[in-house]
Amino acid sequence: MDALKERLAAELIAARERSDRLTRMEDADLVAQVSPLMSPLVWDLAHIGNYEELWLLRAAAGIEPMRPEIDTLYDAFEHPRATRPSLPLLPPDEARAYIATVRDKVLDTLDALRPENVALFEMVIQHEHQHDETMLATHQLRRAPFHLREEDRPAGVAPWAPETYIPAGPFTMGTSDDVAAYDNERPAHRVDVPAYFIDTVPVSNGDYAAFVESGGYDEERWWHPEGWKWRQGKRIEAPAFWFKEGVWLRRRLGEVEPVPFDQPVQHVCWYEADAYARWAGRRLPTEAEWEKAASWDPERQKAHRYPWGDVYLPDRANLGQRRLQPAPVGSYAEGASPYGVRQLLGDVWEWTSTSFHGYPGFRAHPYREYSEVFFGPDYKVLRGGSWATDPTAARTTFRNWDYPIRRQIFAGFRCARSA
Ligand code: AVJ
Ligand code: FE
Repeated sequence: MDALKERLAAELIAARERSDRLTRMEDADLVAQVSPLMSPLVWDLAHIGNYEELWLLRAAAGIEPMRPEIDTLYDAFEHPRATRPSLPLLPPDEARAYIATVRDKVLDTLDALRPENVALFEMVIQHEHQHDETMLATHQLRRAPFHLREEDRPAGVAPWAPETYIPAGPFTMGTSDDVAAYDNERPAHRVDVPAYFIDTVPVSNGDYAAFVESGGYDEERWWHPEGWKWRQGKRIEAPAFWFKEGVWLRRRLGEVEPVPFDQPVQHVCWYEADAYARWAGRRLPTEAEWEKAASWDPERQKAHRYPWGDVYLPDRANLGQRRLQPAPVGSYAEGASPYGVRQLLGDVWEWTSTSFHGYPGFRAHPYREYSEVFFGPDYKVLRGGSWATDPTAARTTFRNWDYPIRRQIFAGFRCARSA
């Protein structure tokens, strides 16, 4: 139990260091709204603390609300992102003081941690990192440079076969015994998957540029009808943040650089991924195909938490904001799954063809608004996490979802085909 408490405390502290780093800027920039798609950063900051108060002080420890009058301001359902700048939000100094007080009290309660509350701690740690990734997407939308340290270089690229064959057969999807798993990852269940091929690595910027250059954005036949409407209405011609001045350039965290053709494409929406796949004579993988390729060990007939095994190893994937961009395709050969598929975790979130639904036997826990209210045809599932995803929120069962038009997130894709 003591080692567990120490790990939870260390993870809470690490998440807060990350949040602090992402909000170390002028007050005016913290309260400004960069895009109606995103909250002012000061909203994310106070929301992180309010969520922590709700679950770790009130629900887990039975402590009275500190500032009940602010709860409604930070309730994501009462106030959609576009409306948040007009709310009477806590100013930056007050927001920082509030979340620091919550945190001090939470660390005090850790002494008397009860086993049934461990899952709430895991949830709150992941929640802070998920908002940190969202804050990075806000920084990416800003035009001003935001300087973070790039700590890591991938070890290098080893040759790969373009696609991997996965024979027909059942596998175990989801989990029933991972304490950190959200409700939408539960319960574990058998899924029989017909034989398929899946790309060994994600689609690269170079691959995607070939689609753009061949006029892919002007040919309706590659596009889903809704995707074609979106492309026409917004006059989209390339991934977000790309522009052409003789060569393809991109804006990344406020700086302009040539598009690195060897990296996975990112900032494409589901419709763009879907159109590319059709142009390439392929399709997006289903969510089950993605997870089977990532987790299933056919020899041992069991699923692993990471493609490479059950223990997190930092040199096997580009996670945790150590690099500020994807690593070249073909990196992290050691991080491949038993089927030999690479870069399943980290680098870019990967769009799947599947809409977001609960697994058979789904039970909302601990609250309906995390997952259940999003089930239905409107959201597409993304898997694997990006370079901006913390390892505490990355595993082979983790599910993310968004609208098929969204591309400010760090999302790319890989293709598949039926055998
Ligand atoms: C799982 C990324 C879609 O940011 O809307 C944060 C995560 N839920 N606070 C989101 C979440 C509540 C969620 N996504
Ligand atoms: Fe949240």
